[in-house]
Amino acid sequence: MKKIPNSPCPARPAGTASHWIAAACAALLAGCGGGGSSDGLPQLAAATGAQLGACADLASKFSFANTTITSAAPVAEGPLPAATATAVAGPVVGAHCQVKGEMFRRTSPQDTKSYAIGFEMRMPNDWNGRFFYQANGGLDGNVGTALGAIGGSAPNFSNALKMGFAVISSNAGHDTPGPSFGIDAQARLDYGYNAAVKLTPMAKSLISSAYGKGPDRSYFGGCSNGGRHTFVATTRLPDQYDGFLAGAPGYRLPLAATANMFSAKQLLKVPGTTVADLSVAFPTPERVVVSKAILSKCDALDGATDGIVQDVAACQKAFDLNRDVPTCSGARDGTCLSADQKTALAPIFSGATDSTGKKFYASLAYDAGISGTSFATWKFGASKNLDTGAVATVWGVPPISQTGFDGPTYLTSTSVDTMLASIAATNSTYLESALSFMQPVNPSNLSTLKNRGAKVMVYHGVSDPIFMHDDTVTWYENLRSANNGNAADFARFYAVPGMGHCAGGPATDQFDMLTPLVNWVEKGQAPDSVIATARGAATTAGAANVDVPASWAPGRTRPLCSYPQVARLKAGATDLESASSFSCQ
Ligand SMILES: [Ca+2]
Repeated sequence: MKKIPNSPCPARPAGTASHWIAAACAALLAGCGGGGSSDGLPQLAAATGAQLGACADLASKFSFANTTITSAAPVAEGPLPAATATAVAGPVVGAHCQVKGEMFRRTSPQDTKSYAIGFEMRMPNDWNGRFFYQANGGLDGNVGTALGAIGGSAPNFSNALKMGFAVISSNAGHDTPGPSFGIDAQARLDYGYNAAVKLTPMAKSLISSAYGKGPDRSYFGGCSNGGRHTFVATTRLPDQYDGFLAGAPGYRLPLAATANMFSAKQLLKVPGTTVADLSVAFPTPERVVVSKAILSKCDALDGATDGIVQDVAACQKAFDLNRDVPTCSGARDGTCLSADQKTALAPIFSGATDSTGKKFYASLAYDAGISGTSFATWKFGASKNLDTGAVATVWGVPPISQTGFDGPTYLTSTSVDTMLASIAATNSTYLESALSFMQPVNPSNLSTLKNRGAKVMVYHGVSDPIFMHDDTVTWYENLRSANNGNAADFARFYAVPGMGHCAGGPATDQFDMLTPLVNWVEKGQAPDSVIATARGAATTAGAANVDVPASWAPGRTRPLCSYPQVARLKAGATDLESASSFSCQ
């Protein structure tokens, strides 16, 4: 396997508040194997940069069908303004042009509200010749700052804009947060896939107006629902983008949300648990007990007892919840699980089922990150406050109005079978089901992008409690099967052990996946592994990760390995804090 180089990062500059600069610098592509012409796929040419022409006059100069530019203004180099009066300043970016606008303004025939696909584009003065479509998370509904996340979540981590990309962000077709837009049939489709379809040619044309040429290479990326958008784009826009970077792809999002409500119903079976406080069923001390039991069985399987389970597949065979976690002999005391808990929790791990016992979503992997904050956020909160409204109003047919809607009541009073039927239904107003408009057309058939030389990189936290890592494994296995057993010449998947949903968990959760993706697309350097860095104590708001054990050195690094390879301790290596002690095998 490829050697992982030590970080060549310079010492941290004086006065910088965090170690994210070092993290960004350390996130290097390790090894440059394969790719290019050796696999018979076309090699795309590298992008060449250009300088921004005028900025402010784009508002009057640029013209595109069904598009209104509302402002165009230069932004000076420096930190972006804080989002709120109490928030910390935004990340430092280079000088660029910020263009705001909207497409397809219209009035809904269903709810009579006004809708449009709102967007902003940020185009750097010193442009690298590339376009990045920033796919946003959750239910969309606001135009997030067009920075282009690349795999690191800390505030000062690098981003596509800083790297010189022209970046677009959109509200995906509705400008209100929450699920109420689901009443409008077109807004559903725009959120599902159509905003990206409509924005892409406009964005490329705007880039042409700004720089005198269109983008040489185009990239599409995001995490969570943004990862879903990216998977959808691999099947609906395979000729429009050259690189796809999908994090925690909720590519079966309506099913995942229903599965999370299945999980909540299981938690409610634990005596004493109410919908008002689902955490009673599986609070932090008992999740720590399970996490420690998993580590006891699985940590050393990769050669290093370091708090990280790298060999995920072996762990699923080695660990048994019933056998390996102590069963309380008396009352629950935080050192054991009751028999009721084990019975209730088992189906959450093995995968959600309908009333006939048929599994409709993936299993939750046994992994150390179950003790992390991500589990509580998604299992105890989102299952009653977010998934409920999404299934009922955005995906269900007919939709349930948000007027007077109560998530916890919907959760407890609606069967999983009813939910599953509603997300598969259509009628004369809602012509596409959620299973159609939310999901990629056929994620195992990526032949169009493959055959033109485009590439796909996917990462997923093994302890993601809402979109299962195991679902992404299934996707990748299906992709391999559809490509004679090997998809690695155009698509690669990187598990992030311990990581929760997009970030957090006892994990090395900061990494730059965009640089290796560009090097793969434009130079043929296949990314066998990507170096990831852990967050630790930090003074910048949002820069710390409370789930990282105190025993880890700040800035611990690990290689994230291209599936199915696993990071294993090298023979004789002793430094458990450095990626250089590990190799992908
Ligand atoms: Ca280990």
